[in-house]
Amino acid sequence: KHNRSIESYFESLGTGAGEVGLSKEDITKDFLHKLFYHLGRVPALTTSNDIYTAMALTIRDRALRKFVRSIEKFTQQDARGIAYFSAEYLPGPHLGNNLLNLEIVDETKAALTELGLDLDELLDEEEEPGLGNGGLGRLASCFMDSLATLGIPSIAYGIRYEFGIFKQEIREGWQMETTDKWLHNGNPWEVMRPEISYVVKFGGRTEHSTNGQNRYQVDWLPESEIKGTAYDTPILGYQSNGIIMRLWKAEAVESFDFSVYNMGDYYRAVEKKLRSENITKVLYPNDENLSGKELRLKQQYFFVSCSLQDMINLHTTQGRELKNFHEKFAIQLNDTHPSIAVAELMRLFVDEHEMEWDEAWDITRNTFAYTNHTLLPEALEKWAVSLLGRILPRHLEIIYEINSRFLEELRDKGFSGDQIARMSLIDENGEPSVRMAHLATVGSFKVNGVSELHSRLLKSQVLNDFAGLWPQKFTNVTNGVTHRRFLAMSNPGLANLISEKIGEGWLTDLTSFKELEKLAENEDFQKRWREVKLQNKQALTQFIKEQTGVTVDPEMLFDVQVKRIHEYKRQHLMVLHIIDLYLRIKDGKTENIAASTFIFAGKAAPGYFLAKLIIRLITAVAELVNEDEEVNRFIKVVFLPNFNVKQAQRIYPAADLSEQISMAGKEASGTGNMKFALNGALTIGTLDGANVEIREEVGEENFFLFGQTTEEIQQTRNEGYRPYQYYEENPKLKKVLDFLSSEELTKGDTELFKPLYHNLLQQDPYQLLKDFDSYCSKKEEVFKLWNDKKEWTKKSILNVARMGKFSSDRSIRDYCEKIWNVKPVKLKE
Ligand code: NBX
Repeated sequence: KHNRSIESYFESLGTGAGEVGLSKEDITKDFLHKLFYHLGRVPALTTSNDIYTAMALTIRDRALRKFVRSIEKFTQQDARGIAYFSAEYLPGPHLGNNLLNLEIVDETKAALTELGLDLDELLDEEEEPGLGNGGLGRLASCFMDSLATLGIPSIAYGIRYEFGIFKQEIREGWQMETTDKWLHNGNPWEVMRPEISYVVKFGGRTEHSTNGQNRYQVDWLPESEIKGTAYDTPILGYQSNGIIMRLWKAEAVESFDFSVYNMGDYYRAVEKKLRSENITKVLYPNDENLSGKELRLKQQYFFVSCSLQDMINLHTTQGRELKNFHEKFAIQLNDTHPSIAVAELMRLFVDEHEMEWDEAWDITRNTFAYTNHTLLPEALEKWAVSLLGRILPRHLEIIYEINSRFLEELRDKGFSGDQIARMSLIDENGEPSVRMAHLATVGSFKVNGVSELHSRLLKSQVLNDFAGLWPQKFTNVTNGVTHRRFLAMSNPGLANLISEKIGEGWLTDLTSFKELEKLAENEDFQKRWREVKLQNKQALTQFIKEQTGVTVDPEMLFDVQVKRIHEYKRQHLMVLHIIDLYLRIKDGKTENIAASTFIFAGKAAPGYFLAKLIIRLITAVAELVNEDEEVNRFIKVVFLPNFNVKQAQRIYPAADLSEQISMAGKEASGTGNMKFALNGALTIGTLDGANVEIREEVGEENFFLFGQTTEEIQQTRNEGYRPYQYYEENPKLKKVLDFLSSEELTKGDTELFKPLYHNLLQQDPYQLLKDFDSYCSKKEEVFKLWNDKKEWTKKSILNVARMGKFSSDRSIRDYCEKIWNVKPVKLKE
């Protein structure tokens, strides 16, 4: 209950009095105030982290104000809200982005300059929340930016991991992992909400009975309970709204009796508390075999249960009935990681809110929508029935019930026994397990892939039977990226040049870049375009020097592949080509080679041996090439350690060539591909994921295409692919592959790369050898075009001009239209 003076304070905010101002003077005043009263610092003892924190708090006030305002408007409009459920987010540094969205970059810079401080140094101070693995987590954050900008009432639910994705160091050429202590200096962006907390149960057993009113009732008697507390971070949109990212932290429930004055019990209670907090301790790296990981299942259930209880609470405290739940909320499941939500919402409705099964199921199926991000069979989530039943006994019963009704429906429709076994939520081959993609599909009203190609393959492969049953359920929403963070903020040189020519409307409408097409051949514009790129390359050159000690020449072609390290992404295909160049240079055949710096970055999952060996291969080639005077005039190789959002923002603006060379059919979409092209890099790529659509948009003459199509790969496989044959029949390829075990490369440890060598010669599951020639000849074309500066620049401009489709604003509009059935409400003040 708040009193009248609080109310009148809020009213005064409405009239403008007492608002946190946006002028330089307001920022200076608040900044000093935070430094003094919030941090208790005198100037002589102020650290750089204090300065950063004081400014972050100053800006957070302004962000929260936007958020509160947005909530008021959303509430008035009574609009349908979107809850985005994602186990991962990669927001990147907040400060710079919030300044951009509040349009106070210049004011803040000026305020700091007057105080003898430097904004860039402050921006550098921020440690980013690494609460995700890669593309999937970053996509979630791009979507938050666009949801806020477009004015969609929404909330992003997730997990507040104490340790995010591991930090990568390179020691003696190998990846080493250390813990990511992103909270060690505190986190000024979040607001802890001790009053927003929910209890989550685990383990134990269920009791079935018929209660007084003759209602069949199930009680879950858990073995343990854990409390989830909300931590809110405001996420701003450009010139408009703010939404909240609500992350849950696990704690012991108060009922643990700390007051018992028995030493033994006291310490056991403390131990229990520590064990409870484990649930949100650490983010699991992907690609590892997660299926046996009990803690991972607990994490998923924990955040999903807190979030659903929170939504039900929001819904009912506004006086609404649960039967309208789906009218007021849509929940987007970011992959299957939160898909236990389907069973949890059923449990909350049926067991806790005494709703009948059929009605509950109806509401549930009209609430969820599911986004799939992978077709790789090893990446499809499955939980052993034994494990799920032990941790979530009631949910297993509910899943069985959903399944038996679903299979009954299939039998009624005349599906064959084979088909029914394939579609069942339970996989009976080997150890019985729950197929989470099937649970998500059955429990959702829409299922989407993340690019045209991927959505097509999803329907024809992984969820083929379901697409036959419910064709209307399946749709596509091609991914997008926020061009505000990945161009306006991280490439101010290019952003300013563009705004000078076409104005600033592009910040909220990327399709207006079309107007740049007419400048593509303008010599003066081309010159300035190249100057900006060169400046960005100079800045990256300096960064590379600091991080790796390697000196590179910014005049060289910067050829870049940055993303998670995985065999299907084929970083090693790029390496094979670099080895070919090395051998040619050593042979004196340097004609037709454009001087190039090859830049790699990306993390390998700690348990993924071959991915780590690929990193070792890159660093071995880098060492060999960079130290050889004869060679390093033509090529250099760099591996930048610890790729993250902050580093990515330095890399994209400086790239000339973007490597998107996965085996066709394996990369669901890719989003790095969009960020590179948006910053004027040309792409060398396969017909995979969103590459297909990027090429369609920019024009085939402005894209370096190589490699087999999805269909050709299938055909190659059907014909009995024998990689060894390519090794034998192609002398160039043989030389390159044999070089993997040379003394020269391995410094005497000739066994080092044998596992990769054998993998390629014996299985080559991603058909590198088959695509090798096609890739190399495309590289020749790249080199040739690089020497024609005007043509290259023209293509670079055209790539940027035609990126309109790949803004996440467009993706979110698609979700609104095709899936959520909501309309954006722009709240420009
Ligand atoms: O999602 C990625 C896909 O590989 C990309 O093609 C796509 O562009 C992107 C966004 O749609 N998937 C991805 O990043 N997956 C994970 O990070 C992941 C995390 C945890 C896990 C499995 C996969 N257990």
